Amino acid sequence: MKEEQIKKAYEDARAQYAKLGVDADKAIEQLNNLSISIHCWQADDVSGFENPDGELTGGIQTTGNYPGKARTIEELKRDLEKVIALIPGKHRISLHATYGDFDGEFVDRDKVEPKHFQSWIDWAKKNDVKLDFNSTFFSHEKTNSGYTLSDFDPEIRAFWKDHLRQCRRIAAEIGRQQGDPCIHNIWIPDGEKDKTVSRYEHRKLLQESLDEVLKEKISTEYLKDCIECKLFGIGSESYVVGSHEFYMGYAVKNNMLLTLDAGHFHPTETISDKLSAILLFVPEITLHVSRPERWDSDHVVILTDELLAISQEIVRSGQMDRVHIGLDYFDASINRIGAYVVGIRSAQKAMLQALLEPTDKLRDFEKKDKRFERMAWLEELKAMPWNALYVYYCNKQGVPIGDEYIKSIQEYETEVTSRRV
Ligand code: RNT
Ligand code: ZN
Repeated sequence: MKEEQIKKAYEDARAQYAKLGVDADKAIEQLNNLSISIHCWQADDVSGFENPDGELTGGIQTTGNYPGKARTIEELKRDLEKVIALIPGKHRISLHATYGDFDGEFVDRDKVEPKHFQSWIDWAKKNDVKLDFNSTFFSHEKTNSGYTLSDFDPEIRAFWKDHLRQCRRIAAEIGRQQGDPCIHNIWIPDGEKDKTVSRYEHRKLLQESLDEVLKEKISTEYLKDCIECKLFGIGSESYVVGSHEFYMGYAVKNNMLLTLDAGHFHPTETISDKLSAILLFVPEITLHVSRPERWDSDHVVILTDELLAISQEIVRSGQMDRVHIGLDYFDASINRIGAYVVGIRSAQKAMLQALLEPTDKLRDFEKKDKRFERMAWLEELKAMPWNALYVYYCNKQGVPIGDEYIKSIQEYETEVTSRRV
């Protein structure tokens, strides 16, 4: 597409939105200020560098064996640099504790330290991204009973509490060095395949474990802890300790962040409708934007109705600064760089559409009980030329427009990832 064409399409679109009272430039600027927390684990199928050949456990699974996964920290960094080069805006990278720079040594979870992440901190600075962090409570022999922080065995609990303590210190150090709070997500796989009798006991143990570790106060200037619930996983079909009710209660009681993963609820239950309720009771929300296909399958994010609904709720609530958008999916069956880029660009496209909504006008219809008009306008808005604005924005930022990124990913595959054998 030629420069003039891009500009003309942009100007037409801008005029159409202006007629609705929407400032398209402001929407683009808001989108540009929105950092998405990009999960590091799509690049290597959640393998990490602690024990890259180990089994992925904890009820999460990758399927597929597409060639070219990142096998080393250097390869992972290179892949992420490629991803960053193909998307507009400034973003964040979310690391798991198993992705440290362990220098060929085995470092157990209770021994991870800030120094293992110094090279990531330096890399982030160089690449102008910020970092977020995740404790890693899965893929480890000490989860074999199915429990970590809520295990009956005090030694197992002690081990995982130490892990959590260390992870908070790492995240705080990241936050300190980057001059921006590091969001630290806590997800544990604890649960059971079949009818469990001691539901209350395990939940009480989880509460005690969290209380004990979180009583170490760290300034939110450096660190923001959040807790992520789940309905069920593979091997924890009947009982998950960290359920929605558990963490919702815990977050409200302790005034902390709650993470909502789009795949962690009943198949017909959506997180979009939860935002406006939960935002009234917790300080901030972290999202794990994912795509459940019938279950928590962690498919690549695409422009679905639910993605749009999530974006609309973030914008309509007027609480954009209290919602952190992170991604969480891992598809090993397709080009992994492509998986990243499609997911991130789709998330941006959904947010842009939401930012371009004439919400006041729609609200006005609502207040006057003109529900047909509201419905009709919501339908009309779907076909408005928002993509011309996204193309213009990408072009201005010097990143590929439209389908151009596909070619770039194919070239990277030929030159880089396909050679990883
Ligand atoms: C698992 C949770 C969790 C993980 C990542 C790897 O169901 O969604 O967030 O996917 O931490
Ligand atoms: Zn998640």
